[in-house]
Amino acid sequence: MRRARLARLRDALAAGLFLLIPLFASTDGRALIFPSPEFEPTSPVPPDFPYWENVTQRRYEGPSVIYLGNGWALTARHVGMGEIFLEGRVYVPDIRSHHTLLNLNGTAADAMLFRLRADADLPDLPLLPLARDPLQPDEEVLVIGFGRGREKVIEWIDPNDPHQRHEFAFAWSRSGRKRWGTNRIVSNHQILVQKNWRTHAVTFRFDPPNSPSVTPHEAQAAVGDSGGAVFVQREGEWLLAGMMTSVSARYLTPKESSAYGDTTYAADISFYRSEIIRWARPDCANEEDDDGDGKVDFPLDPDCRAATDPSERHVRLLTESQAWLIGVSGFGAILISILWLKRREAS
Ligand SMILES: [Ca+2]
Ligand SMILES: [Ca+2]
Ligand SMILES: [Ca+2]
Repeated sequence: MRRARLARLRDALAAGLFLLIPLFASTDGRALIFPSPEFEPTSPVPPDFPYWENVTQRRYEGPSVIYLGNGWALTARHVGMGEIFLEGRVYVPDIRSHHTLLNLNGTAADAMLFRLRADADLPDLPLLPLARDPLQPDEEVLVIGFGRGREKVIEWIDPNDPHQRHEFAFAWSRSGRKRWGTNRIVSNHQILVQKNWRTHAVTFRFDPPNSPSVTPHEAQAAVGDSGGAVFVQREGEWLLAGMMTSVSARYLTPKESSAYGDTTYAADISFYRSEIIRWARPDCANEEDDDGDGKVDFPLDPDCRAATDPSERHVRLLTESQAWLIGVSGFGAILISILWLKRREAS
């Protein structure tokens, strides 16, 4: 079992040189930062990826939200609950449904679930498979978010640099669009401490084009990517493995920009998986034998007609003789009440 390790934030907070930024501000900023146009994907949607529509955003402030399916949404706690878009339509949350995800010691993580109103006509989007095992160092990931994009290159000089070398950063755009990119995991055992939240997190780093660890669509999160998704493909199946919450940058990097070496933090979905399943999965997809018949979930439990079925205890289809008996007794009941009414009328 993995145990909580205290925050060292090795990549981020060493000697106070780094600044940790939650990826949310009240802007309509969108999209990820790429090192150069050649790294930006040419395809608007990742190839052979079935969950593009499950990554969405809040209606007004614009940060990212992951739709888990079955009416439940996951986002960062600092983003919070709100109306979200699904397939272009607005859906309203059930305000009583929110749950902050918790660590083993009961402290709160910067991650929360909320449910859309039960009376909504929800789109037919799939249940997102959740990674059981944490992302491993060097594992390549697909990241999707609505954070800001790269606008232009800015040049700056660190006043503490004795050589006064020119450095570069990418200024964020004011707005953008939903985008995807790739990166490679650096660490999977960070505990991110921000405000009152402690979040088990994985990290990835924004690498320059000539780095041996750069990925084909190397991307760094920016403001607005909070709540954005980190997916991994294992044995041919795409799994949700992280939810972006924060970036760290060198303290002196110009504001609202990204530079090589910046780190993105994402909540480790495998760590919070059992809690997510407990709240957000219907009985036929919660990995438990809810009715004690020894069969777990769809398709193994014969009472589950689909993974989205809310109960493992469906009334079995009536046999013909049972149906006939009920029909007769129903008919009998109607007959009795008609006779009773007639008697009342007669008296
Ligand atoms: Ca990287
Ligand atoms: Ca079950
Ligand atoms: Ca069962």
